[in-house]
Amino acid sequence: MSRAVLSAGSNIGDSVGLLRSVVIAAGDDLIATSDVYRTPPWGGVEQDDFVNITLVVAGDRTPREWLEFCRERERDAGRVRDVRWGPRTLDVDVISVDVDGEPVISDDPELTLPHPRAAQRAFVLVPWLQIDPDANLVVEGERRRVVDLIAGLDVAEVAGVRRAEALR
Ligand code: PH2
Ligand code: MG
Ligand code: MG
Repeated sequence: MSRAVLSAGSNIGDSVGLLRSVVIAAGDDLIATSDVYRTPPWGGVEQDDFVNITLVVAGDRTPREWLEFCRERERDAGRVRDVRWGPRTLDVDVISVDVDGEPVISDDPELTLPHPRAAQRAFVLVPWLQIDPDANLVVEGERRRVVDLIAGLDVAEVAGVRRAEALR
């Protein structure tokens, strides 16, 4: 049994519908999903704002199988490989995975765990905190509270992540 935190984002097409498709595909594995947040683009590429959600899922899957779940969702959304950090119909990333309650640490380039940039991304952390006030993330080998990571981010960046609507 494993528990995974996934982050989904979109800024092309029916973005909210695409986020909803991820939640629906999670089916019985879904533990919680955040509201939809409207977020300024992170990473320096000029593009439209994104919508983002963070999900917590649990099931009988390995970390690789969670990655495969994410890739299937991207394929279903017609995702093409594109500009790094550029516009996309749907991006679904594995942020962290716990197996038997312990965080998986991996430097596999295909699936680095925890996600190496999650701690810097308000668009991942703020929706995550909404659904799990006790959320933790291992950063540089240390278990950190997500609430503290958010407190350490740029105030304007955190304020830019705005709750837009509930997913239903
Ligand atoms: N995804 C990216 C690059 N930048 N910015 C926001 N706000 N939301 C995203 O999901 C996002 C991004 C590439 O993975
Ligand atoms: Mg991404
Ligand atoms: Mg991705």
